[in-house]
Amino acid sequence: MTQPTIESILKEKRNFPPSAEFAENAIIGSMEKYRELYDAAKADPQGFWAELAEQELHWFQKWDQVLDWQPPHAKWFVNGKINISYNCLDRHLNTWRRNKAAIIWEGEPGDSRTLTYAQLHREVCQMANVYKQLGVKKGDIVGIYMPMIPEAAIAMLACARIGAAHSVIFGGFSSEALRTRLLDAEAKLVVTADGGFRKDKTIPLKPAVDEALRDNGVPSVDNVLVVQRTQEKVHMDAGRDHWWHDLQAGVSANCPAEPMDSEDLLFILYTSGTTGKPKGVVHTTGGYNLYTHITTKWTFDLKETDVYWCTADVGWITGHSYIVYGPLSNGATSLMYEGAPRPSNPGCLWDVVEKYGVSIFYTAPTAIRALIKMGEHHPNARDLSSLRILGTVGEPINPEAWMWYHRVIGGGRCPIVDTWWQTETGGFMLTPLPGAIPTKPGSATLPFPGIMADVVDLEGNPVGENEGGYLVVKHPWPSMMRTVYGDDDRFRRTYWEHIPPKDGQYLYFAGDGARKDEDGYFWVMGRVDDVISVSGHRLGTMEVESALVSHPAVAEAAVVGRPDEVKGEEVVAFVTLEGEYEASDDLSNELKQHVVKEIGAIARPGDIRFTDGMPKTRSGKIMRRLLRNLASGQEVAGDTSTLEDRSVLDKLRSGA
Ligand code: 7RM
Repeated sequence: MTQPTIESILKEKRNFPPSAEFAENAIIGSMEKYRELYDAAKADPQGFWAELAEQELHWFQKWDQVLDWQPPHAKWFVNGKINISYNCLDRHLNTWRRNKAAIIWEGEPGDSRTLTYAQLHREVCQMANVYKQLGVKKGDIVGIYMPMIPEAAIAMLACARIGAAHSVIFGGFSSEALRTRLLDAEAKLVVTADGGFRKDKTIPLKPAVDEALRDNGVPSVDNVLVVQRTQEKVHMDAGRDHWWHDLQAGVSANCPAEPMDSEDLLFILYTSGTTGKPKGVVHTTGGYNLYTHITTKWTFDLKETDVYWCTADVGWITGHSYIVYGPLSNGATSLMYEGAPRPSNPGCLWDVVEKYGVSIFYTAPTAIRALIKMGEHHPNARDLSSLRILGTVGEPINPEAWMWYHRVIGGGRCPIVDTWWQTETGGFMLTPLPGAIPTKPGSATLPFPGIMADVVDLEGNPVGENEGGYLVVKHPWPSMMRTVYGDDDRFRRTYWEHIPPKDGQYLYFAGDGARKDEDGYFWVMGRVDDVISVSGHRLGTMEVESALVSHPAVAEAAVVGRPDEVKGEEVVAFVTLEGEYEASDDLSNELKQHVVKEIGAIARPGDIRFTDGMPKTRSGKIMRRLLRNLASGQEVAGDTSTLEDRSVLDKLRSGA
């Protein structure tokens, strides 16, 4: 394929090495140490992972083969017996961690709860016994549709304990989205709550479950377990619906963890594809446990006393891997927060950091941009000196947002780990190790040891320095997805057939565009379908967005391509303005000129559209597909069920 050379547009030269003090105390404290690990893993991947598996985890029975690779199917730690709930709970109980906080939870209305490892273990055992009473068996699938309360994590760990698999469905999804996912997974039991608190409102959950199950909507579901959270009155179907507190009162707290095969199903998590119905991404037990454990430990440089807070929802992979399994497997304290910044309390995140002395804070660029908009007086009014590491995930981060995060939240002293990964990869693939790898604003830096990532063209040939291409992974890794639930063909087509095997080596196709700079640092440019080609020049939408956001008038920008007869595609930018600015033709021209100045004439937007808000998925990703439709004057096509706020779309359509 002719892969046009990308102009090296983002002239980001800033570089932030860890301070000497940070490096000195870090688990991986130098570039030499990182290289040593990376090289060792590359030379002998199986030896590398086997040694870690032995050191870091408890196994009921050791594996007899580290990796069985029948492309594109991998089995890790073949015939090993393990239980991730044992690794997250039981093994900490005979240490001082018994009385250490496992979960600190803060509810939106201001209520809170702390569960020690001993208390969490007890509740997980109880819920696991309740599952058994309700007829759930090893291999069954349990749907979890919950607000951000400790019982969400308890419900997941209880599944793992008895060898049932979970399928968590984000509490913001509609009853119809819930129904199709429960149906696809043939869930036997649904765990839910009456509702949850979010942005000063209650979110009804049980009514959505009722709606999904109405008229035998999901025939496989026999029981619904309901946690009381909001105390709102809900309908309880006699025989089908059960209050958790009722059943918990009469159940034993003795429930030994079931030894599971390393390759037994741990969970399914649905993720939207570009077309068709959502894919059920399949993750299994042993490899996932190891990989989320070690990436949490090294990337966040975990210390026994850290208070770790990931702001994701457990309904996303980030919540699975980096609120629940990774931190708890390490015996860390994981903070869960039910709420979100809102007009009535724009500083709530910083109150939580101050209240609990949070030391590691992990969030998304979209959240950071929203926080920037709310003003830095909110964080400035709180004591954030407990923070020592910041993290970001979910989208490419604009260097401007990165710099703000670093300066205002991190006080200039906290390394930022920009972690690139996916539902499919299970854990971090590209990320700085904060004591070793100097960071650059906007770059996810280098591969985690054991990950052989590269940027290639459609034939699988590595592209040159600073040339755009496709991000691939060359060697299997322990937490890779195993298949698409019930559709192995789709697994092959989506991830393994876009780029053919190269010299006998299969390449995992991530669906993202990227480039590697002169230091080998990766710059992820976004989904491949987010790359615009203007007159044969490949432009990352993010690069243009970054330029726009660097203008003082711009709060948020989303850039898409619009077909153009001459140039192939033309840049169209959707822009929200900072409060004190007004949309005008003059401002539009000024912004176009600004992009030309920042990047060059090829990036000049043909059109700037001012808007009050962006269409986003519930996990905060801008739905550029919809903007693309709008930009080219087409009707909005395809699935819009993941859109958070439909009125945004209607306004954009009407040009308001
Ligand atoms: C963890 C998560 C995956 C997609 C992925 C990328 C984008 C995620 C970064 C990023 C640039 C990052 N899982 N993405 N992290 N892009 N830099 N640090 O988000 O399955 O929901 O999404 O998200 O496009 O393919 S996900």
